[in-house]
This record gives sequence, structure tokens and C-alpha cells, in this order.
Amino acid sequence: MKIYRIQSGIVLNDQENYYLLENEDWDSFFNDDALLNKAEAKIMALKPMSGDTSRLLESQLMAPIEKQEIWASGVTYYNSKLGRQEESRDSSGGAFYAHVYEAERPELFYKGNVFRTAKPGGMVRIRQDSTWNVPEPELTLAITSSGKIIGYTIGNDMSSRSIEGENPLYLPQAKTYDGSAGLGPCIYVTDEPLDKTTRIRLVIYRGESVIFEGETRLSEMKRSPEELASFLYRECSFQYGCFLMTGTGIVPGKDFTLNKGDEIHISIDSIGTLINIVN
Ligand code: DO4
Ligand code: MG
Repeated sequence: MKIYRIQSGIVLNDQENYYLLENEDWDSFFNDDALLNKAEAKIMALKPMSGDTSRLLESQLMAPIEKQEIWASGVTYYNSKLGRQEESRDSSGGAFYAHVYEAERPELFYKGNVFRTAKPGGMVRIRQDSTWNVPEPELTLAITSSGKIIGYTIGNDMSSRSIEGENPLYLPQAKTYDGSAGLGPCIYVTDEPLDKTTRIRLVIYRGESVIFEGETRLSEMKRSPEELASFLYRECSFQYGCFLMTGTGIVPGKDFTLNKGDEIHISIDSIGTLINIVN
């Protein structure tokens, strides 16, 4: 099995060696159906970086995105369906979530771009006009312009549950605003699909205390990555490729909301950990 972890300007191989890619344009480097082979060929011609490179990937202040759009999927886990039904009870929106969970067509929505996205270690935001805010830890697909899934990363679909719950038509405002996404720390590129047992874990710290922790597995996701990507590409083209968040399976209870200063850790087996701070 071949594994590479790619960030803007860096490739890490499975021997924990880092290679510096100089003068590489991220958009054309990323948007390549043969990214795995390209990463392999590139590093064969390079020497590994010397010195202390431990945790270099996590500490890089770059999200692995430049001109790519970010899209997101909704209600792909049973827990998400239940959470949305609860939050939208007063607006009678619950039936929409039950229908979309069962329907052939998935819920897909535009999430943002590099300007709305926090880098690893960077600040995500909660809206000032929102009273109930959560992170959503999501496996995120890296897809080329031809529609091929070339890798995986971690996405944080920051969400206002008060705005979403008030009326389902407010979803774009609940989901897309400045600092509403986190992405990284790398694109995990491999020649084998992710195992269904892969764990997604969310831990939220307030000061020294853990105030929330939860875990799910990819086996809990109702739809496949290929199905979600094929719906997205039906009538949308992506010149530089795109990212597609695949939905959350971890939904904190109704007594939980984020505060400024909270630290959000999202880990996905094999890929790594994305850390963001709430601003
Ligand atoms: O339907 C609202 C959004 C759902 C979502 O973002 C998710 O399930 O992850
Ligand atoms: Mg989500």
C-alpha cells in the first residue's frame, strides 16, 4: 500500500520523511488524476528534509486549498438526521431531513472557498447573530476536475444550529460565512480506499477541560464517497478540482454550544488531526 500526505509545498511519505516541493503550483499539482504517481516520482528526485521535522505537517500554516471550491453533504448519518429533526421541530422542518436521508438524491450545498477557510491551527468563527454553534467533523474528499477522488482530508463544517433550526431555507446562512470552514492538515493520498472501520473523532477543549468528545466510523455513513461525488459533478464543473465534505455523524446535544477560545480537535485515522480555535 502506498501512502503520501501532501500539503502545499510538502510531501510526507510513509517512512515519515518530508520532501520540500519548490516552485510547485498547488492548483495544477492537486488537479491530477495521477497525483499518487506524481508524488512518488517527485520525491524520488529529491532528498528528504533534514533537521527536526516532527509535527511539521500539523504546524504548517497552510490549508491544502487554493482555487478549489468546497462543497458539503448533509444528513448522510442517522445521527445527523436525528439532530436536525430536533433542532427544526419548532419550524416544522423535521420532515425535510427525514426525506433527504431516505431519498436517492443527496443534500449537497456550497460551503466556501479558501477565503472562508481556516488553516490548520487557525481560527474558525461563530456568527454574532447565532446562539447555538457547533463544529461538524467530516471526512472530506479531494476530487479532480475529471471527478476522480484522488485523496482525503479533514473538514470542519462549522454550523449555526439556531439559524438552521429557525427555517431550513436559512441553511446557506447557517453554513457559509467568514471562518465557517476548517480544512487540513494534508491530503492523504493512497492506492486503496479508506477502510469502513476508519474512525472520526471530535474532542473540544475549553481551557484545560474536555467539554465534548464523540466518535463515529465511516461504516455509519449511509452514502458512498463515489455516490456523493457523482451527484456533485452531474451539472457542475470544477476547473481546479474541488473538496466535498461528506457529512457529520457526531452531533453534540442541545445543551452544547461553542464559545470563543474553544479548541476543536478533529482526528480521522490515517489522515491526522485538524486543530482549530474558535474566534
Ligand atoms: O441539512 C443540514 C446540514 C447537514 C449537515 O451539514 C451534515 O449532516 O453534516
Ligand atoms: Mg455538515
